[in-house]
Amino acid sequence: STSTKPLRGAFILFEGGDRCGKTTQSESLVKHLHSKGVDAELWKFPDRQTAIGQMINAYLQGKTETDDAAVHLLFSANRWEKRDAMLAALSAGRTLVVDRYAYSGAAFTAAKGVPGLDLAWCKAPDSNLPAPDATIFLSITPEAAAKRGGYGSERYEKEEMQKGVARKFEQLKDATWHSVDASMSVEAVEAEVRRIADAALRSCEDGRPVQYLWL
Ligand code: 2DT
Repeated sequence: STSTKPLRGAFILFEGGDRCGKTTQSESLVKHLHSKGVDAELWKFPDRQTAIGQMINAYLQGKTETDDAAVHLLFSANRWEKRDAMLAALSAGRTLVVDRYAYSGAAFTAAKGVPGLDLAWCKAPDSNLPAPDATIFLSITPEAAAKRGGYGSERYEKEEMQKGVARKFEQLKDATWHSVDASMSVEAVEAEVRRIADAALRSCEDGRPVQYLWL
C-alpha cells in the first residue's frame, strides 16, 4: 500500500474596503466548500476575542486613543499570536477562508499618512507570517460602498479614509491577487469567488507549499 500524506489546506484571503461584501462572500464560500465535503473554516482579523484583540476593539470603537505605530503593531501581533494555529490547521488539511489580514494592516495604517509610517514600514512586522494562496480583492468604489446603507461608526469608516485605503491596496497587489468587481450581483461575485477558490485548492493538491509574506 502507498502511504499518503494528508493534503494541506488552502489559505484563501478576502480583502477589500468596508461594505464590499467580504462577510457575505466569505461565509458563502465556506458553506459552498462544506457542501463539497471540503474541511474549511472561516477566520477573521482582527480577532477581537484575544487580549490584544480587545485592545484593538477598544481603539476601533473610539474608547481608547493609541499611538498609530503602536496600534499597527497590535494588529500585527494579533496575527502573530494565531500563526502556529494557522500553520497547524493548514497542515492538518483544513482550508482557511480569512476575512482581512496583513494587506488590510498595511493599507489602513499607510492610508493615515503619518510621517515615517509608509507602506514599507507598515509591511515589515508581518513579514514571515503565512501568506495566502489566493487573495480575493472585492473591488468597489468608496462612493458605491457608501451607498450600500452607509458606513458604520467605527474609527476608519469614513469615505476619505476609504479612498486612501483603496489607493494603498492598489500598491499591495501581488502574485496571489485576484480582483473581483464587487458591484456585480451577489451570485455573480460568488461564481467568480468559487472559480478562484477551486484553483487555489487544486494548486495545494498539486503540492504547492505554504508561502510566507512578503515574498
Ligand atoms: P473589520 O470591520 O473587518 O472588523 O475591521 N484593520 C484591520 C486595520 O487597520 N489593520 C489590520 O491589520 C486589520 C486586520 C480595517 C476593522 C477595521 O480594522 C482595520 C477595518
